[in-house]
Amino acid sequence: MIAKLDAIGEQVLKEISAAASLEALEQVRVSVLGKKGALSEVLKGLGSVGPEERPRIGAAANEWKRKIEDALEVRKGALEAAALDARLQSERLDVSLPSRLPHRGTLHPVTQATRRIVEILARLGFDVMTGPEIETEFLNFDAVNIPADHPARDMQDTFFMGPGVLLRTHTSSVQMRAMRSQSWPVRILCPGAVYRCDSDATHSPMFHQVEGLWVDRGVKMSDLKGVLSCLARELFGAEAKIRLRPSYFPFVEPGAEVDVSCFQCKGAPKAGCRICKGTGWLEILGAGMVHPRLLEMAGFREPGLTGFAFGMGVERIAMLLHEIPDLRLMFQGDVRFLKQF
Ligand code: FA5
Repeated sequence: MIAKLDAIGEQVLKEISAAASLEALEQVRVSVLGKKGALSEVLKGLGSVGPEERPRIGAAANEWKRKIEDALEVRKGALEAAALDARLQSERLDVSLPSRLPHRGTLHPVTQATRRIVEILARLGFDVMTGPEIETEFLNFDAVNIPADHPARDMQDTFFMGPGVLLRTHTSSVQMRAMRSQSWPVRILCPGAVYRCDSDATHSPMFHQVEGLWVDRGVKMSDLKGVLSCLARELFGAEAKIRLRPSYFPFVEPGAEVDVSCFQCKGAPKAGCRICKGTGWLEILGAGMVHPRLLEMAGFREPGLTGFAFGMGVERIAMLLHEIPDLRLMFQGDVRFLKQF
């Protein structure tokens, strides 16, 4: 029986040192020390051994059991260390690798132009006021002197949301809100999105305007010209000049379209100029003296109260500033385009 124990022990020690993984080692352990393992089977047979032999065989079996357990422990430690090494090796981080830079966005050219316009005019004392994009037909049209049968309604193809409710077609809708909510003097700027059923390289169904309104005693056309000259110089450079051409908007009288001198030609129009097409001037906004009917409707009846208003398309200003050929590029969300600003 001792010889059998020795044979099992020697064989198991070999198997332990050959076990290549923790799972294989566990199998060896179960095969020798488990309930039905080889050593346990031998020990079950101790009953048939004579009492004088039994202590010797028992001691030998215990000795092998201890040796096997020690060998299992040592091999287990070695396999665990190897497994840890392998894991550390496979999960190794190369901290010296340059990281991928996060993608940083930039302010949209329309946002940049709006902020620039507001910042310049705020220095002249204008406060920002906003109004809703979903507006009543009354404030968008009737209150600014465009009654239902007025032909000017056709010039601003309108998205109606329901009877009497529409997406505002211009920021002039805020004029009456401003005059009704505060007493004079009123000196406000209203930046915001407006909507018209319109789409080509220079027109978009959604675009942005900045409206300006100044009502006070004795406000004159020359004040309007002064404010807009200052805006043009700040936006387009110290040499920029403006000119006013008579025009018609129902909410102002007189009304004007305002051009700025081409910043490319600098007062000497060139035939091939890409910016002004050789005219030397660029149209930037509509303006005029607030129609007396608007002042009256707002309840501003003090003698001598006058005002001016102007409204500009922000996309148009951004297109001029950055020489953007097609307005639709601004709303396609193409990062290659947007990254340039
Ligand atoms: C108006 O909207 C007037 N409310 C402006 C005004 C205010 C005049 C106060 C007088 C006093 P107009 O329809 O011309 O005017 O539009 C003003 C500017 O908006 C245009 O010069 C143009 O730059 C821009 N614009 C008009 N339609 C579009 C469009 N579909 N897409 C992009 N920009 C547009």
